Amino acid sequence: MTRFVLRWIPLSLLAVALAIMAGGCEREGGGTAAPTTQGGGGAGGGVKIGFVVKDPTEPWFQNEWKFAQQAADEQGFSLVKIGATDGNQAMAALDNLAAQGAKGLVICTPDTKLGPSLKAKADENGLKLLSVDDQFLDADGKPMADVHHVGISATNIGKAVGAALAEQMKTRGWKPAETGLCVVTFDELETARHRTDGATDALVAAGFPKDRVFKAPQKTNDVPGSFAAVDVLLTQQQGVKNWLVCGLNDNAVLGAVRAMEQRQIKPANICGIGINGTDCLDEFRKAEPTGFYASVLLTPRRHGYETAAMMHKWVTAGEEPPKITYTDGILITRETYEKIMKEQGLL
Ligand code: FCA
Repeated sequence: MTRFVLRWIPLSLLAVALAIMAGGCEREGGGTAAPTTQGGGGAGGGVKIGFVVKDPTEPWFQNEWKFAQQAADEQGFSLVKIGATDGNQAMAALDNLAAQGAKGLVICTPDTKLGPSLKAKADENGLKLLSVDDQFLDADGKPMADVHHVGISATNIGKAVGAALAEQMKTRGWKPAETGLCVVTFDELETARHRTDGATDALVAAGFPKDRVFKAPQKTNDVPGSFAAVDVLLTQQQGVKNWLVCGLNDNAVLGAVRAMEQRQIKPANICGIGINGTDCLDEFRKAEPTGFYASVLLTPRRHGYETAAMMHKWVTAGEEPPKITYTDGILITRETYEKIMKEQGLL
């Protein structure tokens, strides 16, 4: 399910190369002020492209980097990988890339509201820009249609999660009055909101009672952030026997499952379905099933290899990528993940 909307908006042609650093540099950024840079890897060659991610510790982003590096190795460009966990680091990453003479970057920004500033900085420095995963927002909070983007089809993927949860509820014979839906939300991020709303809507459309939907808002988009949010919810809703769980990604659902385990809720009474399919493998490999039942496996190769390759073509051949590309996913469980991931070239 890929949709392309093409529109041509020329970027500034002004290339400001302040300093050209040859070859690769391997540098770990310390503290919060300096972004983590792993760079210039691969076969190298003249063209340098940046790949900035908001959380270099999350397996999803490590996979994006791995696939982007494959594109760099195969196509002979240098890839500069930068981890930027806050807005200052993201802005500094663009300065860093410009100073290294990079020609373009792919970015999953830690703060989508920074969109206009990041776009202005990229334009000033003659850097072509492609956002991945999290779409930039303009000053009115609307997606920035003038920045090329590759993202998941978030509402549909959320709906697939909701439909699978509804099916599991039926298979397990869980009664609505004894069941709660724990929705780990992160509403400040649009793709997250679309995913959790999609899951909730699909369950409600399948007959799940609206008053059994309980939101647990994450303050931070990671396992501890979800654990803390769900712990509060569990204190408030002690009467729920069976929990269905959804969230923006695997980490959100993993945090919820860990919080439930801590309260002695048994795996058989939990059915969590994540999104990413990359951050849940340790969970599937555990000897005994946990409450983390399934995940929607996204396409890290498309988000890493294809985005880097698109950028390379754009800067070397002037071939503009589609303005927007949506990718989809496949449901995996501990029974099916090995086969499906092998088929997808991920294992
Ligand atoms: C967001 C999430 C990631 C991943 C990506 C496709 O950036 O934070 O975990 O799901 O979208």
